[in-house]
Amino acid sequence: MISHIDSFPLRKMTENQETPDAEDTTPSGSATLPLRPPCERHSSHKSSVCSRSYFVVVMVFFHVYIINVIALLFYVHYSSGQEDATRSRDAPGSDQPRPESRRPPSKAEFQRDVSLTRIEGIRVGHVQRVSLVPGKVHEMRTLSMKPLLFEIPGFLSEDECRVVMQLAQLKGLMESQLMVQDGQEELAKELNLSPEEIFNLLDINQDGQLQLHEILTHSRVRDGIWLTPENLREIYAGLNADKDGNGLLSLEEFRLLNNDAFQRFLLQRGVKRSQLVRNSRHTWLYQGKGAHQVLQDIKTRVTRLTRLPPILVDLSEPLQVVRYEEGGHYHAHHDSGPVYPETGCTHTRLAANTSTPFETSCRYITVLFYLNSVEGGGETAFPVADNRTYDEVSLIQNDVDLLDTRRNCDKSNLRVKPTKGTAVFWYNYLSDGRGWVGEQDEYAVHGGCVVTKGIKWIANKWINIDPDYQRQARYQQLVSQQPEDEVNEGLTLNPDIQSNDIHEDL
Ligand SMILES: [Ca+2]
Ligand SMILES: [Ca+2]
Repeated sequence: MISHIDSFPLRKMTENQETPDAEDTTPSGSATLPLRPPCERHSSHKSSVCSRSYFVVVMVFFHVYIINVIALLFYVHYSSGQEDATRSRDAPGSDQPRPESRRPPSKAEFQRDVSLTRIEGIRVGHVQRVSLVPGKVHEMRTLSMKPLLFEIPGFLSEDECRVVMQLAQLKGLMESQLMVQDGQEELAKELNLSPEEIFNLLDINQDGQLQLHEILTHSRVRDGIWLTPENLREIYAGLNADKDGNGLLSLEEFRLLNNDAFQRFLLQRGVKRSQLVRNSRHTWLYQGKGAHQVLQDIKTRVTRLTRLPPILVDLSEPLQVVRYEEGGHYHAHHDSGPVYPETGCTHTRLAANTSTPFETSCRYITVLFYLNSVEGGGETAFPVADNRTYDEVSLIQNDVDLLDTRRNCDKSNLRVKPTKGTAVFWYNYLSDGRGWVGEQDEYAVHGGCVVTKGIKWIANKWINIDPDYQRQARYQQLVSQQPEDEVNEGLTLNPDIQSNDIHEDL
């Protein structure tokens, strides 16, 4: 193409110099003759014919020239358009980071150009007016500063509450926690640690003795059984474990116990549902394209409420709907665990460069909706909200376990009464001070008090953000390259498939 364009001016030059060349009729000039029209030498009487043929030739070249120029313009336009298209495919969202080049993503390749909005609490009791739906203003009240916790009455309409409960029933709810008998033997076999090693791991304060709370914490995490100090004393007595009767287990006393002695004892005695960490049923409702309009509306409203980039809300877990029967509870826990350098996030697992045995759900924000007003109990308790200090050990004193929502909800610093349509939301992580996710907020520990009368329905919307910005950006890039159907069905989270126990318990 370029050669065509170049050739035309050359020919034009030849035409302009026609007359002098024509006069110079030296034999040496014969080499150029084929380029010249044969009529040149007879210009005097055939000038009209020659002019016409010249005109035709010139016009042909001229047209070729114009066509080439247009083609070139098209080419330039098309190539830059393609580049734009590639770039917009790479960009996970308008507010999102964009890879600097199209090389395979690697560390430090994503420039951090997005900052997470964090709503200011100002002070407890502060009310701010927020616009979440057209033609309506909601009031958002600060309930605590540690964790940063807000309450929005009337966030959902009565109809929306009803539809969400009905959709959950239609889908079917499953037990939130299975009874412990299943799989216990495998667990025991898996544990390839000596009694000394286990003792050292359980001895959190490393004083060479196992205090009650050290055993209790372990039991909750590992077995999902909620032991009370009395249960434990009962087990000690049944197994004659605490031989010197000082209420503590020494290494010698611990060594005499079998690995699964506590579990065997409990299973023989029987474990009731009320002794589990949680006693409820739940299901998940997708909120993407094709979902019920009410579910999509709720997602949009959550995006407006949290003021986060919509893509982060879109790529988060589906809506979880939970039903507590009378007697149901959920002992105090964190929705998401601490994140250490070696910890991965469940939602960005696909984008992680390495696999890790340490994984948490990285739920930056919890939005909890009350779908009905509960007749008795069922409050959401924040045992240490706005405490002056946080001391993990003091959560479980010998006889007062602040995490026990069946017994000690009345000792919690803050309790939210379930009111139909009200939403509460809080940040499970602090800010890193640079607009991204920081450390876990230990004050965000919370639980569901026992329902003393009636049934309790709630829904949870978690917003998953990886504290590792690069992993989050890689994940978003990965998802943006998938066909939408796959994104909706497989790539986004199905928490019950991705993880057996998505709830981190203390
Ligand atoms: Ca100890
Ligand atoms: Ca002892």
